[in-house]
Amino acid sequence: MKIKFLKNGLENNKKTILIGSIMILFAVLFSFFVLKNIYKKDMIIFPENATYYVENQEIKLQNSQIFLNPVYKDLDQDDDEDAILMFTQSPGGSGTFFYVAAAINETGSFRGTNAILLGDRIAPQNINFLGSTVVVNYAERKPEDPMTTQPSVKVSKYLIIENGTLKETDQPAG
Ligand SMILES: [Ca+2]
Ligand SMILES: [Ca+2]
Repeated sequence: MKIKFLKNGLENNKKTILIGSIMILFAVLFSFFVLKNIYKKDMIIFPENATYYVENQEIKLQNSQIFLNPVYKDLDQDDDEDAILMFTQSPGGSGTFFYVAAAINETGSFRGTNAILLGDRIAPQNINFLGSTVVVNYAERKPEDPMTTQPSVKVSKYLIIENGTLKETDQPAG
């Protein structure tokens, strides 16, 4: 009886230790995955929350500033998808300035570039691509037109990424 009791006791202890170890293992794995995801969320920067540069000033975009959601395309020919987006800035007064900026994909996280000014209260149409050249189509006013006139002059701006900077170009690189 005594021996059997002891044996049972030992076996119960073993069971407890085994269950305990499994629980600890699960707890460790669980925290590992939770922490990993939190870490990941902190590390990944999406085009919407990247830092952009307007005339060398760092800016973070408010949702209300994003006029055209990021369009994804490999802009620097390294086989990952970068992004291009359009946003507005209304620094006091009545002006609404439209800008285009790119976000460079750096192993899944995005680094914002400088922004290129399109103009005040223009009429954006769309963003297309010619190879890795970005084509921004919009309409603006004639220089002599007052701001009350509807933009009627069609413009295409060609933009490329060169050494991590967004630049205007005349000739589409194709
Ligand atoms: Ca790329
Ligand atoms: Ca890249």
